[in-house]
Amino acid sequence: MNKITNHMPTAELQALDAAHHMHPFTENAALAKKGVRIMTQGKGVWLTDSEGHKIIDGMAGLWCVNIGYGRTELGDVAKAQMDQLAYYNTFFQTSHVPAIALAAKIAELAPGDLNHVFFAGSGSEANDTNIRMVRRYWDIKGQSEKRVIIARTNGYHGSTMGGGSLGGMSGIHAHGGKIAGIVHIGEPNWWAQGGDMTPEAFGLMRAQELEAKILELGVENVAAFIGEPIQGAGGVIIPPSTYWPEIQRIVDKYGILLIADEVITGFGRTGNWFGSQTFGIRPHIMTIAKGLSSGYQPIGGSIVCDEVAEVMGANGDFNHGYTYSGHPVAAAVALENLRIMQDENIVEHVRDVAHPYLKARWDALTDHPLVGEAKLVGLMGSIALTPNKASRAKFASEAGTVGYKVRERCFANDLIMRHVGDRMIIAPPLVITPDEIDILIARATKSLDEGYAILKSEGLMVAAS
Ligand code: PXG
Repeated sequence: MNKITNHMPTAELQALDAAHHMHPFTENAALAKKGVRIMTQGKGVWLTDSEGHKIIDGMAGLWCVNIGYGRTELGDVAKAQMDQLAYYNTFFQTSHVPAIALAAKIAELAPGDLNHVFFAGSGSEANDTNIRMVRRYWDIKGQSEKRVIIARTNGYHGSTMGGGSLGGMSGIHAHGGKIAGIVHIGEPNWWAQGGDMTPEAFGLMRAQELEAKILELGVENVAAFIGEPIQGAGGVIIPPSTYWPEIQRIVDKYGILLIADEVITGFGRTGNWFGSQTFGIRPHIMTIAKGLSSGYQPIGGSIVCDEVAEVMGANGDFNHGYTYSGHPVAAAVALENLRIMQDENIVEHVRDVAHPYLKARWDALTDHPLVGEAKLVGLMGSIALTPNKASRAKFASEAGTVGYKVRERCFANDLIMRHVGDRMIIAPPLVITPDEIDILIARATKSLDEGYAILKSEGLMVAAS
Protein backbone atom coordinates (compact mmCIF):
# COMPACT_ATOMS: atom_id res chain seq x y z
CA MET A 1 0.00 0.00 0.00
CA ASN A 2 1.18 3.52 -0.75
CA LYS A 3 1.88 5.84 2.13
CA ILE A 4 -1.36 7.33 3.42
CA THR A 5 -0.98 11.08 3.65
CA ASN A 6 -2.98 14.18 4.42
CA HIS A 7 -2.88 14.95 0.70
CA MET A 8 -4.99 11.99 -0.33
CA PRO A 9 -8.53 12.89 -1.42
CA THR A 10 -10.94 12.86 1.49
CA ALA A 11 -13.16 10.25 -0.19
CA GLU A 12 -10.28 7.80 -0.46
CA LEU A 13 -9.35 8.26 3.19
CA GLN A 14 -13.00 7.85 4.18
CA ALA A 15 -13.27 4.63 2.19
CA LEU A 16 -10.15 3.18 3.82
CA ASP A 17 -11.38 4.25 7.25
CA ALA A 18 -14.76 2.63 6.59
CA ALA A 19 -13.12 -0.57 5.39
CA HIS A 20 -10.66 -1.08 8.24
CA HIS A 21 -11.16 1.18 11.22
CA MET A 22 -13.59 0.29 14.00
CA HIS A 23 -14.45 3.50 15.86
CA PRO A 24 -15.20 3.66 19.61
CA PHE A 25 -18.79 4.31 20.71
CA THR A 26 -19.90 4.36 17.05
CA GLU A 27 -22.22 2.45 14.74
CA ASN A 28 -19.59 1.89 12.13
CA ALA A 29 -21.91 0.96 9.25
CA ALA A 30 -23.84 4.22 9.61
CA LEU A 31 -20.63 6.22 9.86
CA ALA A 32 -19.24 4.50 6.77
CA LYS A 33 -22.29 5.57 4.81
CA LYS A 34 -22.06 9.17 6.00
CA GLY A 35 -18.27 9.49 5.69
CA VAL A 36 -16.02 10.29 8.61
CA ARG A 37 -14.57 13.80 9.09
CA ILE A 38 -10.79 13.66 8.92
CA MET A 39 -8.67 16.00 10.99
CA THR A 40 -5.27 16.79 9.58
CA GLN A 41 -3.73 19.52 11.72
CA GLY A 42 -4.01 21.41 15.00
CA LYS A 43 -2.68 24.71 16.26
CA GLY A 44 -3.79 26.37 19.49
CA VAL A 45 -7.58 25.96 19.67
CA TRP A 46 -7.88 25.40 15.91
CA LEU A 47 -8.21 22.20 13.92
CA THR A 48 -7.98 21.82 10.15
CA ASP A 49 -9.78 19.00 8.35
CA SER A 50 -8.98 17.29 5.09
CA GLU A 51 -11.27 19.70 3.23
CA GLY A 52 -9.37 22.70 4.58
CA HIS A 53 -12.03 23.84 7.06
CA LYS A 54 -10.72 25.76 10.08
CA ILE A 55 -12.63 24.43 13.05
CA ILE A 56 -12.63 25.89 16.54
CA ASP A 57 -12.28 23.02 19.01
CA GLY A 58 -14.67 23.65 21.86
CA MET A 59 -13.87 20.21 23.34
CA ALA A 60 -10.04 20.21 23.56
CA GLY A 61 -10.04 16.98 21.57
CA LEU A 62 -11.72 14.69 24.07
CA TRP A 63 -11.38 17.03 27.09
CA CYS A 64 -7.62 16.68 27.03
CA VAL A 65 -5.65 19.14 24.88
CA ASN A 66 -5.38 21.65 27.72
CA ILE A 67 -2.34 23.57 26.42
CA GLY A 68 -3.70 23.59 22.86
CA TYR A 69 -2.42 21.89 19.73
CA GLY A 70 0.91 22.29 18.00
CA ARG A 71 3.31 22.87 20.90
CA THR A 72 6.46 21.57 19.27
CA GLU A 73 8.38 21.53 22.59
CA LEU A 74 6.53 18.33 23.47
CA GLY A 75 7.64 16.64 20.28
CA ASP A 76 11.22 17.75 20.90
CA VAL A 77 11.14 16.25 24.38
CA ALA A 78 9.60 13.01 23.07
CA LYS A 79 12.33 12.64 20.44
CA ALA A 80 15.10 13.35 22.95
CA GLN A 81 13.66 10.81 25.41
CA MET A 82 13.22 8.16 22.71
CA ASP A 83 16.82 8.63 21.68
CA GLN A 84 18.04 8.52 25.30
CA LEU A 85 15.91 5.69 26.69
CA ALA A 86 12.84 4.77 24.66
CA TYR A 87 11.47 2.30 27.18
CA TYR A 88 12.20 0.68 30.45
CA ASN A 89 9.86 -0.86 32.97
CA THR A 90 9.24 0.12 36.56
CA PHE A 91 8.35 -3.35 37.85
CA PHE A 92 11.48 -5.10 38.98
CA GLN A 93 13.29 -2.71 41.29
CA THR A 94 14.12 -0.28 38.49
CA SER A 95 13.07 3.24 37.66
CA HIS A 96 14.04 6.02 35.29
CA VAL A 97 14.36 9.78 35.39
CA PRO A 98 11.10 10.76 33.63
CA ALA A 99 8.91 8.63 35.94
CA ILE A 100 10.76 9.84 39.04
CA ALA A 101 10.56 13.48 38.01
CA LEU A 102 6.91 13.28 36.97
CA ALA A 103 5.82 11.54 40.19
CA ALA A 104 7.63 14.22 42.22
CA LYS A 105 6.08 17.03 40.15
CA ILE A 106 2.56 15.60 40.51
CA ALA A 107 3.07 15.25 44.27
CA GLU A 108 4.11 18.92 44.38
CA LEU A 109 1.01 20.06 42.47
CA ALA A 110 -1.55 17.81 44.18
CA PRO A 111 -3.22 19.12 47.34
CA GLY A 112 -2.85 17.81 50.89
CA ASP A 113 -0.95 14.60 51.41
CA LEU A 114 -1.58 13.20 47.93
CA ASN A 115 2.12 12.47 47.53
CA HIS A 116 2.38 9.16 45.66
CA VAL A 117 1.63 8.21 42.06
CA PHE A 118 0.80 4.83 40.54
CA PHE A 119 1.05 5.26 36.76
CA ALA A 120 -1.25 3.84 34.11
CA GLY A 121 -1.72 4.39 30.40
CA SER A 122 -5.18 5.94 30.57
CA GLY A 123 -8.00 7.01 32.86
CA SER A 124 -9.76 3.66 32.50
CA GLU A 125 -6.65 1.77 33.51
CA ALA A 126 -6.12 4.09 36.46
CA ASN A 127 -9.65 3.42 37.70
CA ASP A 128 -9.05 -0.33 37.36
CA THR A 129 -5.98 0.24 39.53
CA ASN A 130 -8.16 2.08 42.04
CA ILE A 131 -10.65 -0.78 42.34
CA ARG A 132 -7.87 -3.22 43.10
CA MET A 133 -5.99 -0.79 45.34
CA VAL A 134 -8.89 0.06 47.65
CA ARG A 135 -9.85 -3.59 48.01
CA ARG A 136 -6.24 -4.59 48.71
CA TYR A 137 -5.94 -1.73 51.21
CA TRP A 138 -8.84 -3.06 53.27
CA ASP A 139 -7.52 -6.63 52.95
CA ILE A 140 -4.25 -5.54 54.49
CA LYS A 141 -6.13 -3.72 57.26
CA GLY A 142 -7.84 -7.03 58.09
CA GLN A 143 -11.20 -5.93 56.72
CA SER A 144 -11.35 -7.93 53.53
CA GLU A 145 -15.14 -7.88 53.48
CA LYS A 146 -14.94 -4.17 52.65
CA ARG A 147 -15.17 -4.57 48.87
CA VAL A 148 -18.16 -2.61 47.62
CA ILE A 149 -17.49 0.63 45.78
CA ILE A 150 -20.33 3.13 45.60
CA ALA A 151 -20.51 5.21 42.41
CA ARG A 152 -23.21 7.23 40.65
CA THR A 153 -25.65 6.79 37.82
CA ASN A 154 -24.59 8.74 34.74
CA GLY A 155 -21.02 8.91 36.03
CA TYR A 156 -18.22 8.07 33.61
CA HIS A 157 -15.04 6.35 34.70
CA GLY A 158 -13.82 4.71 31.50
CA SER A 159 -14.75 1.73 29.38
CA THR A 160 -12.56 -1.15 30.53
CA MET A 161 -14.52 -3.71 32.56
CA GLY A 162 -13.59 -1.95 35.79
CA GLY A 163 -14.01 1.60 34.55
CA GLY A 164 -17.22 0.77 32.72
CA SER A 165 -18.62 -0.89 35.84
CA LEU A 166 -17.80 2.11 38.05
CA GLY A 167 -19.50 4.32 35.49
CA GLY A 168 -23.24 4.52 35.80
CA MET A 169 -24.20 4.28 32.15
CA SER A 170 -26.63 1.49 31.35
CA GLY A 171 -25.62 1.48 27.69
CA ILE A 172 -22.10 0.51 28.72
CA HIS A 173 -23.25 -2.11 31.23
CA ALA A 174 -25.45 -3.60 28.50
CA HIS A 175 -22.39 -4.37 26.38
CA GLY A 176 -20.39 -7.01 28.22
CA GLY A 177 -21.84 -6.74 31.70
CA LYS A 178 -20.60 -5.29 34.93
CA ILE A 179 -18.17 -6.57 37.55
CA ALA A 180 -19.47 -7.50 41.00
CA GLY A 181 -19.34 -5.25 44.03
CA ILE A 182 -20.14 -1.90 42.49
CA VAL A 183 -23.41 -0.12 43.28
CA HIS A 184 -24.78 3.21 42.14
CA ILE A 185 -26.62 6.06 43.78
CA GLY A 186 -28.35 9.00 42.06
CA GLU A 187 -26.53 11.88 40.38
CA PRO A 188 -26.75 15.54 41.51
CA ASN A 189 -28.48 16.61 38.29
CA TRP A 190 -30.86 19.28 39.55
CA TRP A 191 -31.96 20.56 36.11
CA ALA A 192 -33.28 17.20 34.96
CA GLN A 193 -34.26 15.60 38.24
CA GLY A 194 -34.69 18.28 40.91
CA GLY A 195 -38.43 18.75 40.44
CA ASP A 196 -39.77 21.47 42.73
CA MET A 197 -36.82 21.33 45.14
CA THR A 198 -34.26 24.11 45.36
CA PRO A 199 -30.86 23.14 43.94
CA GLU A 200 -29.42 23.26 47.47
CA ALA A 201 -32.04 20.94 48.96
CA PHE A 202 -31.73 18.58 46.01
CA GLY A 203 -27.92 18.50 46.27
CA LEU A 204 -28.19 17.60 49.93
CA MET A 205 -30.74 14.89 49.24
CA ARG A 206 -28.59 13.31 46.54
CA ALA A 207 -25.50 13.34 48.78
CA GLN A 208 -27.51 11.72 51.57
CA GLU A 209 -28.21 8.79 49.28
CA LEU A 210 -24.59 7.86 50.01
CA GLU A 211 -25.29 7.62 53.73
CA ALA A 212 -28.44 5.60 53.11
CA LYS A 213 -26.54 3.23 50.80
CA ILE A 214 -23.72 2.75 53.32
CA LEU A 215 -26.25 1.91 56.03
CA GLU A 216 -28.16 -0.43 53.72
CA LEU A 217 -24.99 -2.32 52.70
CA GLY A 218 -23.37 -2.13 56.16
CA VAL A 219 -20.28 0.04 56.50
CA GLU A 220 -18.26 -3.14 57.12
CA ASN A 221 -18.85 -4.00 53.45
CA VAL A 222 -18.07 -0.63 51.86
CA ALA A 223 -14.59 0.15 50.58
CA ALA A 224 -14.94 3.48 48.81
CA PHE A 225 -17.02 6.08 47.06
CA ILE A 226 -15.98 7.39 43.64
CA GLY A 227 -17.22 10.49 41.84
CA GLU A 228 -16.16 13.07 39.30
CA PRO A 229 -16.09 16.55 40.90
CA ILE A 230 -18.12 17.58 37.84
CA GLN A 231 -19.62 14.80 35.70
CA GLY A 232 -18.11 15.31 32.27
CA ALA A 233 -19.27 12.70 29.77
CA GLY A 234 -22.61 12.65 31.62
CA GLY A 235 -23.29 16.17 30.31
CA VAL A 236 -21.19 18.56 32.43
CA ILE A 237 -23.44 18.23 35.44
CA ILE A 238 -22.23 20.82 37.94
CA PRO A 239 -23.48 19.77 41.38
CA PRO A 240 -25.36 22.16 43.68
CA SER A 241 -23.12 23.86 46.27
CA THR A 242 -24.43 21.62 49.05
CA TYR A 243 -23.46 18.34 47.39
CA TRP A 244 -19.72 17.84 47.91
CA PRO A 245 -19.56 19.15 51.50
CA GLU A 246 -22.23 16.62 52.46
CA ILE A 247 -20.45 13.79 50.61
CA GLN A 248 -17.25 14.74 52.45
CA ARG A 249 -19.07 14.72 55.79
CA ILE A 250 -20.46 11.23 55.13
CA VAL A 251 -17.17 9.79 53.90
CA ASP A 252 -15.43 11.18 57.01
CA LYS A 253 -18.14 9.90 59.34
CA TYR A 254 -18.01 6.33 58.05
CA GLY A 255 -14.28 6.18 57.31
CA ILE A 256 -14.60 4.93 53.75
CA LEU A 257 -12.11 5.91 51.07
CA LEU A 258 -12.94 8.76 48.71
CA ILE A 259 -11.78 8.59 45.10
CA ALA A 260 -12.08 11.80 43.07
CA ASP A 261 -11.99 11.00 39.38
CA GLU A 262 -10.14 14.06 38.09
CA VAL A 263 -9.50 12.74 34.58
CA ILE A 264 -11.35 15.73 33.13
CA THR A 265 -11.35 18.18 36.06
CA GLY A 266 -7.63 17.86 36.76
CA PHE A 267 -4.85 20.09 35.46
CA GLY A 268 -6.54 23.45 35.33
CA ARG A 269 -9.92 22.70 33.81
CA THR A 270 -11.90 24.19 36.71
CA GLY A 271 -9.61 27.18 37.33
CA ASN A 272 -7.54 25.36 39.97
CA TRP A 273 -5.03 22.60 39.45
CA PHE A 274 -7.66 20.08 40.56
CA GLY A 275 -11.45 20.08 40.72
CA SER A 276 -11.17 18.82 44.30
CA GLN A 277 -9.71 22.22 45.22
CA THR A 278 -12.56 24.03 43.48
CA PHE A 279 -15.15 22.03 45.43
CA GLY A 280 -13.28 21.62 48.73
CA ILE A 281 -13.03 17.82 48.42
CA ARG A 282 -10.32 15.87 50.28
CA PRO A 283 -9.91 12.59 48.39
CA HIS A 284 -7.65 9.70 49.41
CA ILE A 285 -7.06 8.88 45.74
CA MET A 286 -7.36 10.95 42.58
CA THR A 287 -7.66 9.47 39.11
CA ILE A 288 -5.74 11.46 36.50
CA ALA A 289 -5.11 11.24 32.73
CA LYS A 290 -6.00 13.52 29.77
CA GLY A 291 -4.71 17.00 30.79
CA LEU A 292 -1.69 15.43 32.52
CA SER A 293 -0.04 15.29 29.09
CA SER A 294 -2.58 17.51 27.28
CA GLY A 295 -3.25 14.35 25.24
CA TYR A 296 0.14 14.52 23.50
CA GLN A 297 0.93 11.07 24.91
CA PRO A 298 -1.33 8.46 26.50
CA ILE A 299 -0.71 8.49 30.24
CA GLY A 300 -2.83 8.30 33.38
CA GLY A 301 -2.47 7.37 36.99
CA SER A 302 -3.69 7.40 40.56
CA ILE A 303 -2.45 9.98 43.03
CA VAL A 304 -2.51 8.32 46.42
CA CYS A 305 -2.45 9.83 49.92
CA ASP A 306 0.28 9.06 52.46
CA GLU A 307 -1.76 6.65 54.58
CA VAL A 308 -3.00 4.47 51.71
CA ALA A 309 0.45 4.47 50.08
CA GLU A 310 2.09 3.49 53.38
CA VAL A 311 -0.32 0.60 53.95
CA MET A 312 0.01 -0.58 50.34
CA GLY A 313 3.78 -0.22 50.44
CA ALA A 314 4.63 -2.16 53.58
CA ASN A 315 2.65 -5.36 53.27
CA GLY A 316 4.01 -7.42 50.41
CA ASP A 317 3.78 -6.85 46.69
CA PHE A 318 0.71 -5.25 45.15
CA ASN A 319 0.22 -7.64 42.26
CA HIS A 320 -0.74 -5.04 39.72
CA GLY A 321 0.82 -2.89 37.00
CA TYR A 322 0.99 -2.20 33.29
CA THR A 323 3.87 -2.60 30.85
CA TYR A 324 3.59 1.10 30.19
CA SER A 325 3.18 2.27 33.81
CA GLY A 326 5.29 5.44 33.89
CA HIS A 327 6.39 5.05 30.25
CA PRO A 328 9.49 7.26 29.90
CA VAL A 329 8.41 9.03 26.70
CA ALA A 330 4.89 9.68 27.98
CA ALA A 331 6.26 10.80 31.36
CA ALA A 332 8.78 13.17 29.75
CA VAL A 333 6.06 14.67 27.58
CA ALA A 334 3.73 15.07 30.58
CA LEU A 335 6.51 16.83 32.50
CA GLU A 336 7.08 19.25 29.63
CA ASN A 337 3.31 19.86 29.47
CA LEU A 338 3.26 20.70 33.19
CA ARG A 339 6.31 22.94 32.77
CA ILE A 340 4.45 24.91 30.08
CA MET A 341 1.31 25.07 32.25
CA GLN A 342 3.35 26.52 35.12
CA ASP A 343 5.70 28.80 33.15
CA GLU A 344 2.82 30.27 31.15
CA ASN A 345 0.45 30.55 34.13
CA ILE A 346 -2.25 28.65 32.29
CA VAL A 347 -4.29 27.85 35.41
CA GLU A 348 -4.28 31.56 36.30
CA HIS A 349 -5.30 32.37 32.70
CA VAL A 350 -8.35 30.12 33.12
CA ARG A 351 -9.26 31.60 36.49
CA ASP A 352 -8.60 35.29 35.83
CA VAL A 353 -9.09 35.77 32.09
CA ALA A 354 -10.80 33.03 30.10
CA HIS A 355 -13.40 31.95 32.66
CA PRO A 356 -14.74 35.41 33.53
CA TYR A 357 -14.81 36.42 29.85
CA LEU A 358 -16.60 33.26 28.73
CA LYS A 359 -18.91 33.18 31.76
CA ALA A 360 -20.59 36.50 30.85
CA ARG A 361 -21.20 35.32 27.29
CA TRP A 362 -22.17 31.80 28.26
CA ASP A 363 -24.74 33.03 30.80
CA ALA A 364 -26.20 35.35 28.13
CA LEU A 365 -27.08 32.29 26.03
CA THR A 366 -30.02 31.78 28.39
CA ASP A 367 -31.68 34.63 26.44
CA HIS A 368 -31.93 32.24 23.50
CA PRO A 369 -35.37 30.66 23.15
CA LEU A 370 -33.89 27.14 23.14
CA VAL A 371 -31.67 27.50 26.20
CA GLY A 372 -32.84 26.82 29.74
CA GLU A 373 -29.80 26.94 31.99
CA ALA A 374 -26.17 27.75 31.17
CA LYS A 375 -23.53 26.48 33.62
CA LEU A 376 -19.79 27.05 33.62
CA VAL A 377 -17.02 26.21 36.07
CA GLY A 378 -13.57 27.18 34.85
CA LEU A 379 -13.65 26.18 31.21
CA MET A 380 -16.13 23.35 31.53
CA GLY A 381 -19.65 24.32 30.55
CA SER A 382 -23.04 23.08 29.50
CA ILE A 383 -26.39 24.43 28.39
CA ALA A 384 -29.69 22.66 28.73
CA LEU A 385 -31.95 22.81 25.68
CA THR A 386 -35.63 22.91 26.52
CA PRO A 387 -39.00 23.60 24.89
CA ASN A 388 -40.14 25.37 28.10
CA LYS A 389 -37.69 27.17 30.37
CA ALA A 390 -40.09 27.87 33.21
CA SER A 391 -40.96 24.22 33.77
CA ARG A 392 -37.47 22.90 32.76
CA ALA A 393 -39.39 20.63 30.39
CA LYS A 394 -37.86 17.80 28.43
CA PHE A 395 -38.63 17.48 24.73
CA ALA A 396 -41.34 15.07 23.62
CA SER A 397 -38.89 13.57 21.11
CA GLU A 398 -36.52 10.83 22.23
CA ALA A 399 -33.72 12.25 24.42
CA GLY A 400 -30.80 13.39 22.28
CA THR A 401 -32.82 14.04 19.13
CA VAL A 402 -32.72 17.79 19.60
CA GLY A 403 -29.17 17.86 20.93
CA TYR A 404 -27.98 15.92 17.90
CA LYS A 405 -29.63 18.38 15.51
CA VAL A 406 -27.93 21.33 17.19
CA ARG A 407 -24.61 19.48 17.23
CA GLU A 408 -24.95 18.90 13.48
CA ARG A 409 -25.35 22.65 12.99
CA CYS A 410 -22.22 23.24 15.12
CA PHE A 411 -20.33 20.73 12.98
CA ALA A 412 -21.51 22.49 9.83
CA ASN A 413 -20.45 25.86 11.31
CA ASP A 414 -16.94 24.63 12.11
CA LEU A 415 -17.41 24.53 15.85
CA ILE A 416 -16.82 21.41 17.91
CA MET A 417 -19.52 21.59 20.59
CA ARG A 418 -20.88 18.20 21.61
CA HIS A 419 -24.26 17.10 22.84
CA VAL A 420 -25.07 14.68 25.64
CA GLY A 421 -28.74 13.96 25.34
CA ASP A 422 -30.29 17.41 24.99
CA ARG A 423 -27.45 19.25 26.77
CA MET A 424 -24.70 20.96 24.77
CA ILE A 425 -21.24 20.84 26.32
CA ILE A 426 -17.91 22.63 25.93
CA ALA A 427 -14.42 22.23 27.36
CA PRO A 428 -12.08 24.21 25.10
CA PRO A 429 -8.30 24.22 25.36
CA LEU A 430 -7.32 26.22 28.43
CA VAL A 431 -5.25 28.65 26.35
CA ILE A 432 -8.31 30.03 24.55
CA THR A 433 -8.18 33.84 24.22
CA PRO A 434 -11.04 36.35 24.55
CA ASP A 435 -11.04 36.84 20.74
CA GLU A 436 -11.37 33.11 20.23
CA ILE A 437 -14.13 32.97 22.84
CA ASP A 438 -16.01 35.57 20.78
CA ILE A 439 -15.71 33.31 17.72
CA LEU A 440 -16.83 30.28 19.72
CA ILE A 441 -19.88 32.12 21.04
CA ALA A 442 -20.75 33.56 17.60
CA ARG A 443 -20.68 30.08 16.05
CA ALA A 444 -22.59 28.57 18.96
CA THR A 445 -25.29 31.25 18.68
CA LYS A 446 -25.57 30.76 14.92
CA SER A 447 -25.89 27.01 15.42
CA LEU A 448 -28.56 27.47 18.11
CA ASP A 449 -30.48 29.85 15.80
CA GLU A 450 -30.34 27.39 12.91
CA GLY A 451 -31.18 24.49 15.18
CA TYR A 452 -34.16 26.37 16.58
CA ALA A 453 -35.46 27.13 13.07
CA ILE A 454 -35.16 23.44 12.14
CA LEU A 455 -36.91 22.30 15.32
CA LYS A 456 -39.79 24.70 14.71
CA SER A 457 -40.17 23.66 11.09
CA GLU A 458 -40.13 19.97 12.07
CA GLY A 459 -42.59 20.52 14.91
CA LEU A 460 -40.10 19.41 17.57
CA MET A 461 -40.42 22.35 19.99
CA VAL A 462 -42.84 20.26 21.99
CA ALA A 463 -42.60 19.42 25.68
CA ALA A 464 -42.93 15.83 26.92
CA SER A 465 -46.20 15.38 28.71
N1 PXG B 1 -12.73 9.09 34.06
C1 PXG B 1 -13.32 10.18 33.55
C2 PXG B 1 -13.94 11.17 34.47
C3 PXG B 1 -13.33 10.37 32.17
O1 PXG B 1 -13.93 11.45 31.66
C4 PXG B 1 -12.12 8.30 31.93
C5 PXG B 1 -12.13 8.17 33.31
C6 PXG B 1 -11.44 7.25 31.13
O2 PXG B 1 -10.26 7.70 30.59
P1 PXG B 1 -9.67 6.99 29.27
O3 PXG B 1 -8.33 7.65 29.14
O4 PXG B 1 -9.54 5.55 29.55
O5 PXG B 1 -10.63 7.26 28.15
C7 PXG B 1 -12.71 9.42 31.34
C8 PXG B 1 -12.70 9.56 29.85
C9 PXG B 1 -17.14 11.60 26.18
C10 PXG B 1 -15.93 10.82 26.52
O6 PXG B 1 -17.95 11.12 25.38
C11 PXG B 1 -15.30 11.03 27.73
C12 PXG B 1 -14.18 10.28 28.07
C13 PXG B 1 -13.69 9.33 27.17
C14 PXG B 1 -14.35 9.11 25.97
C15 PXG B 1 -15.47 9.84 25.64
O7 PXG B 1 -17.30 12.71 26.68
N2 PXG B 1 -13.62 10.45 29.31
